[in-house]
Formats: sequence, structure tokens, C-alpha cells
Amino acid sequence: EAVEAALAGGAVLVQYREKSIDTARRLEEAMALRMLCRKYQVPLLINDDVELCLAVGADGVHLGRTDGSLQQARARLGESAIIGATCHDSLAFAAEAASRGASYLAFGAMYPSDTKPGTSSAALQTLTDARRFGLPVVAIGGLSIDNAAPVIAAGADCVAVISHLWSAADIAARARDFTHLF
Ligand code: 3NM
Repeated sequence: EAVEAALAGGAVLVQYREKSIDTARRLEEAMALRMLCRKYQVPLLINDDVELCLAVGADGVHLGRTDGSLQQARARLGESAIIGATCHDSLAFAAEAASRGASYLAFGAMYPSDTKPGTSSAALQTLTDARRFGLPVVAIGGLSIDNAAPVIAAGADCVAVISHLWSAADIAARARDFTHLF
């Protein structure tokens, strides 16, 4: 219900991010999301799990920093898959990911995040500089309606949000508020 509300409010991409080792549950949830995202014609990405992506026919994966994973994922998923790469605050990581065929570059954390406390921080300038790679720039970490505008002004094409979206009393309205920042 929460994801459907976010989609109705205008979310343009959904990432399934589930660290549980319960394979059956992961498969079931990812499949349910796949059907929901298809209904709204929004891509579904799976965090760090190429095989689950293939199993449910998701649109791609988001990858953390593991050597070689990008090429392996591309080889397994094909040219049309969306493959996103975490770059933290590093233009060097971004350059490497771009050269290895990443579909978008993700930077963060832009602000302290309750979801991922203690993660390293990324500068607004990094978003601006990353535009040189010619790929969509995604910003993540501690983003809210009140603090996302400077991140978008600095060069983010997308904001990835957990807490400030899912904690909203009206998730569709909160998603809509984010779309109005662009
Ligand atoms: N990655 P929230 S920050 C999953 O910096 C994740 O790479 C981050 O959640 C990074 O919107 C983060 O609740 C958590 O802060 C984002």
C-alpha cells in the first residue's frame, strides 16, 4: 500500500532494498513490487541482487562498491538494464562506473541519515562536477522536502528518499511534494 501511494504521488523509480536472507520472502516481495511498478510504468530496481532481478524480471539493479560487479551485472542483465552505481563522494568512483557502463551515478549521504547513520557524506559540489559524465545524477541520504532544493539546484536529477517518504502520514502527498521540487 505504501509503495502504491508513492507511485500514485509520482515516484519515478522504485528500489527494492531488503537485506533479509529469507529468499522466499525476497522473491515474493520483489514480484509484488514488479507487478505494482508495471501498473504505474515505473522501473523497479533491486539493490545488489542480479539474480533476484532476473528472477522477477525487474528493470535493473543498484550496486554498491564491489570490484567487477558492474561488468558482471551488465553481462548478465544485458544492454537495456538500468544499472546504478554508488559513488559516495568520489568523482574517481564515478568516472570508473561511467566507463564500465553505469546507467546512473548515485552520491551521498547529502545530509545525516537516520536510516544509515555514520555513512560518509557527499558535497553539493560533487553533484555539480558529476554532471560532466553525462549520466543521470542521483542524490541520497537524509533528504527531505525542506532540504532537497539545494541538492537539485546543485545538479541532482533524482532524489532517493527513505525516511522522509515512508514516515509521512500521506505518502502520496509527500511524493507529490518531492516532484514539485523539480
Ligand atoms: N545509502 P534516508 S544514505 C541507503 O550515502 C542509503 O550511500 C546512503 O535513507 C549513502 O532517506 C542511505 O532515510 C539511506 O536518509 C537513505
